[in-house]
Amino acid sequence: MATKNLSEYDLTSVPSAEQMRFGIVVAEWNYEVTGPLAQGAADTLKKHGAKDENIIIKHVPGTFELTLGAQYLAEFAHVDAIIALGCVIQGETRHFDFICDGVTQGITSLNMKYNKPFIFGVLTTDNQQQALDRAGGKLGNKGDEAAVTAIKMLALKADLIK
Ligand code: DLZ
Repeated sequence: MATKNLSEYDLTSVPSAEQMRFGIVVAEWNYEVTGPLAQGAADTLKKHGAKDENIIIKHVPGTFELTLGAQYLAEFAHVDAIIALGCVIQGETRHFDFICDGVTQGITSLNMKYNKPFIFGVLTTDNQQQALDRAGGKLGNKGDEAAVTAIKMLALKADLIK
C-alpha cells in the first residue's frame, strides 16, 4: 500500500482559521522530529489565516506528558483546539506500547471531556528514519496534517452550533 504524503491536501477544502485560537503541545523527546512537526503545524495554521498571537506553543518532556500538557492548555490558555505532537520510536522494551497506549487513550478522553478538538499528532514508528520521513521528509509532515485537522474540526463545530 502506498503511504500518503501527509502534507498533500486540497487547499480549497480548508476553511479560514482567522478567528480560531490554537494550542500546540510538543514533546521534547526526539526533538529532531517533534521540532519540525511543531514548525509544520504552526506554518500550516498561519497559511490558513491563523494569527501569530492565537497560536500558543508549549513543551512537555515526553509524549506520555502530552495528555496533561494538552489539558493545561484547554484549562488555562483559552484555546479552541489543541494539537498534541510527539514521536515514539520502537525500542527494545515495552515502553513504546505503554506510552502509545497512554497518550492515545489520554487524548481521546480529552476530546470527550472538553468537547473540543484535541488532535493526535503523534508519530509511532519502528525507527528514526521513518519518523524523519514524516516530519518534513519524503512523506510530508504530520504537523501539517494535524493543523488541517484542527481547523476542519473547529469549522465543523461552528457549522453545527449556528
Ligand atoms: C521513556 C521514554 C522512552 C523510552 N521513549 C520515548 C519516546 O520514544 N518518545 C517520547 O516522546 N518519550 C519517550 N519516553 C519518555 C516518556 O514519554 C515520558 O516522558 C517518561 O516516561 C516520563 O513520564
